[in-house]
Amino acid sequence: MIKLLSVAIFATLFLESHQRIPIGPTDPVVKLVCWTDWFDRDNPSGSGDWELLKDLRKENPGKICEYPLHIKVVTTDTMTPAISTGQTFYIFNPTQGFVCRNKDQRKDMCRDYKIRFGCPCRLVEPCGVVGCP
Ligand SMILES: [Ca+2]
Repeated sequence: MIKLLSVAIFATLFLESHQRIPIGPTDPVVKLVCWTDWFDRDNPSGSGDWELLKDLRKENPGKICEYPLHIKVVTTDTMTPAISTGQTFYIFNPTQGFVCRNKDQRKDMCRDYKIRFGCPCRLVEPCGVVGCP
């Protein structure tokens, strides 16, 4: 009986300790994403809506991290996700940014989009919130 009880206790402890172990990519710390402001530098009235990362970087120095991991694109008027508009996109990734060309659309021109980037979170304060050592 005592043996059975100790096995049960051991199993409980083992399972509990296992649940607390961070396992690589699923560790919540690794997953933290900080989003930039929304950027809308162009309108689709010319050849399309050009929201390229290199241009946005130039126009917003220090606002976008060096290696964005994610990109979010929505229409400026209704905040509709780009993928739900049915439009065709020329560039749509976190390393280049976003471009919708009018000539790629079946009908009408591109809608006006705004974009933002997901970056790894980091402390902006030089010594963090706890102060300098
Ligand atoms: Ca735009």
